[in-house]
This record gives sequence, C-alpha cells and structure tokens, in this order.
Amino acid sequence: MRSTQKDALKLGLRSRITCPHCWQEFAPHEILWIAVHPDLCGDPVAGSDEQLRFLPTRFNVNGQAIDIKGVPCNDLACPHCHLKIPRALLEMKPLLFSILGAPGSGKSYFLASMIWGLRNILRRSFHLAFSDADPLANQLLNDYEEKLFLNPDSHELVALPKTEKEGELYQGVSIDQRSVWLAKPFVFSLQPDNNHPLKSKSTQLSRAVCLYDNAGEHFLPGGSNANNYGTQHLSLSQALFFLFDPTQHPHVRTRCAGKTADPQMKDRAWTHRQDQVLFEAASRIRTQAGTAQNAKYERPLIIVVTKYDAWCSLIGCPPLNSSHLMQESTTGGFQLDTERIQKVSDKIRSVLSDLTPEFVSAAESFAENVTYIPVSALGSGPELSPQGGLAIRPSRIRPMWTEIPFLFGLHKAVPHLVPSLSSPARQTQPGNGQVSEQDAHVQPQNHREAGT
Ligand SMILES: Nc1nc2c(ncn2[C@@H]2O[C@H](COP(=O)(O)OP(=O)(O)OP(=O)(O)O)[C@@H](O)[C@H]2O)c(=O)[nH]1
Ligand SMILES: [Mg+2]
Repeated sequence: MRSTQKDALKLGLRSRITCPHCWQEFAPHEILWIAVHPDLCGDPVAGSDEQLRFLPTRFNVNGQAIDIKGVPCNDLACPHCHLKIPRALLEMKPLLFSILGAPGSGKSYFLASMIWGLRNILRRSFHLAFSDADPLANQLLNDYEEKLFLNPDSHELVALPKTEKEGELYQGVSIDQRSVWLAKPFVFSLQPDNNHPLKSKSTQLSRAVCLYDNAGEHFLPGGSNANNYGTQHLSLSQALFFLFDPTQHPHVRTRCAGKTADPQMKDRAWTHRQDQVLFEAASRIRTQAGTAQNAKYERPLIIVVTKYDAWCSLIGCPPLNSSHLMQESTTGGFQLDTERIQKVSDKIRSVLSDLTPEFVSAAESFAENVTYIPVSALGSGPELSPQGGLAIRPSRIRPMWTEIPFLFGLHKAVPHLVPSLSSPARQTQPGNGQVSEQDAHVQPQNHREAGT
C-alpha cells in the first residue's frame, strides 16, 4: 500500500508534509484522497456537505486513486483535519507568514494589495514564479484583487467585506468528536524561474507560501478559545506581520487633525488598544511554542504601519515607491535595499515612540528584531458610501510599499530568493533615518508604480 500511494503521488515528495489548515505533520503515504462519486457525499471529519475522504487501495495508470464507486480522484486531504491539501505542499517546503492586527487595521486590504503587487514584482524583479497553488482555494482573495485592481467600473465605490469570525475565511471540522474552527489558508507556489541565477537549486529554494486573513476579533484578548484554532499559525510563522494602524490611536488623530480628509481620522475612527493585541499574540505564541513567558521572540517581527496616506503628514508625506528599494545586481535580477528599509524603519520608530510609546515598548519587549515598515494598501483614504460604510473608488487606488514587508520577510527567511544589496559602491543615504529624496519620488497621476 505504502509504495502504491507513493508511486501514485510521484516526483520529489517531501518526507514530511505540513497541513496548512491544522499544521499537523504527516508522511506522504498517510495522505487521504477526496472521493468524487456523488453517492460518496458526507465525511465524518470534514462535514456532511463534503465528499468522503479515504485511504486508497486502487490507482489508475495516471496515478489517480479510484474511489469505492470506481471514479478516479484528483484532490488530496490531510489525514488529521480532512481538509484539502494543495499539491504544492507535497513538493515544496511551507513558508508561513502570519498577518495579525486589531479589527479594522487594514489586514484584508493589505493582503489583497500585497498579493496583487507580488504577482508582478517577484517575477519581474527577482525572477521568481509566484502563482496560486490552488486557484479555487484562493478564489476569495482573487475576488478581492479583481474588485480593487481589475474593476471595469473603476469610478464606482467598492468595499471589501469585514472578515467575520467563523465566516467564509474559516472552516469548521470535527476533530476528536469536537467541532473546531480552522483558518482557511491562501497557498501560493514560489519558485525560481528560468532566468533565476539559482534555477538549478530550485528544489531546495522553492516554497509553498501560506497566508491567512483572520478576523481582527480573533486577536483580541479572549478572542480565541479551545474550539477555535484560527490563530495557531502564529507560533509556526517564519515572520510576523503585525498591522499597526495609526488612525486607531487618539494621539495620532489629534496630531493629524486638519491634514487629512480620511473619515477614519474623525467620526469613523476605530479605537483598539493595539499594544494589548500584540501582548495577547505574544502570550499565545509563547504558550503554543512552549517557551517561557519572558522569552524574546527570535524571528522577525515586522510592524506593518498601515494607512500611510492618512498619517503621512507626520513625516512630510513623501510617497513611497517600491522600485526605489530594488537595485539591479551584476549577476542578473534585483537586490533588496535592506539598508534603506532599516533607515525608514528608524524614522517611523522615532515617530511612533513619540506618539504611541506604549506600542513601541510592547513590540520591543516581545521581539529581538523589530522592523517598522509603512504601507498604504489604497494610497488614498476611503469615503463614506451612501450605504453608510467606508468605500473606495478603484481608479484612486495607488498602493505604496505593500510588497515590501513580504520581500523583507522572504529575504530573512530564504536570503537566496531575495538577496539584499551589499555593493559598497552604492550611494550612501542620509544616516538620520529620514525617508530619502528617492523614496519621496512623486508618482504621476494615474500611473501605478511598477510592481504595485
Ligand atoms: N486610508 C486608508 N484606509 C484604509 C487602507 N486600507 C484599508 N483602509 C480602510 O480600513 C478599513 C478596514 O480595513 P480592512 O482591511 O477591512 O481591515 P481588517 O483588519 O481586515 O478588519 P477585520 O476584518 O475587521 O479584522 C476599511 O474601511 C478600509 O477602507 C489604506 O491603505 N488607507
Ligand atoms: Mg478583514
């Protein structure tokens, strides 16, 4: 049986596979298949609306398992939670980045804008092929991208829905006779393309990138319980992207008063204690990882400072241009200017230390390596829609630096995929941590900066 299953799945299988839903590890021969015949509807773990999962005994010549009604199957499932496993995870190492933050901090818009930008910039600048590992499973995120970036009615107001607890982005399964909720992963395959200098090392360097869009309420103190595993990815993540939204802070709102028309800075303000959200995440990570409550987190903590368009007056409003952080290398492809990212981080840190000191101390008491990266998923503020919510006109969207946290995290996790700039001949930038002239390049109207 073992060899049959292994033969059927073929090609460079990993010896252990990690499920992107429940994060359990298992061997390839344990993987289940999803039955296709309509009579085989109902699975004791995945649910009564789901097709049966089974351990096959018969395969056809194409390596497809045959269900008990004789129909060849294509899809695979985790032996623990019975949820569908994209095949990329059988062949590539998983790379998980957790996106966390308070409700309304901009997670869903950031994720959509980041993925849209990465689809272009990774191939064009780093010779990396980046694609949906399972387009059906990524459908919701693709819909978000289409709404914002490919909308035929680009002058109409649109909005992404608030992520609901136990809504579309979660899946209920029955494990050990208990109903539990798991976060739905978005999985992408990332691999060197034919022009990448390390194409021959593709097997070692390729990654199955897993991302999640949780509801902010799940990160609030008390927001997770024994039946909700939705935030368990935190302790497995190779880097944490904590979305800090300055518009939620009363001091920032006071300082920016009169300098922005964003309704979130006035009557539509959200106010969550984001330092408490970070403390809560820190405590969950330590508990899940079994480390002491005072142990420092050693992986990168990237504070993604969202809605830059709304608070940029605090640093003189230089627009952020991703292409200025890439420099062409002599060996082909581009290198990421991590030095300049660090300088911008220093600048943002000093502004936040002044206005939101409790948050900076929360971040730095938790993690060893903290980097502050400003982004704007929209590039301009939303407006009040006639229905009373906040909405944006796609024609006004100009993302700023939304790919940079991912590129920076990827550089830290797999340096060969996104190398950093190390040329001594490079012009030095001002050492005072200010956003430089080049970062402050003004984009012409109606021109989306390459890669965003
Ligand atoms: N000014 C400005 N507003 C933004 C930006 N990105 C998102 N927003 C606004 O922030 C609000 C919340 O954004 P979401 O992405 O839904 O926030 P979230 O963190 O996913 O919230 P939950 O799903 O409730 O956890 C929306 O009304 C957006 O219009 C941005 O780049 N600039
Ligand atoms: Mg959301």
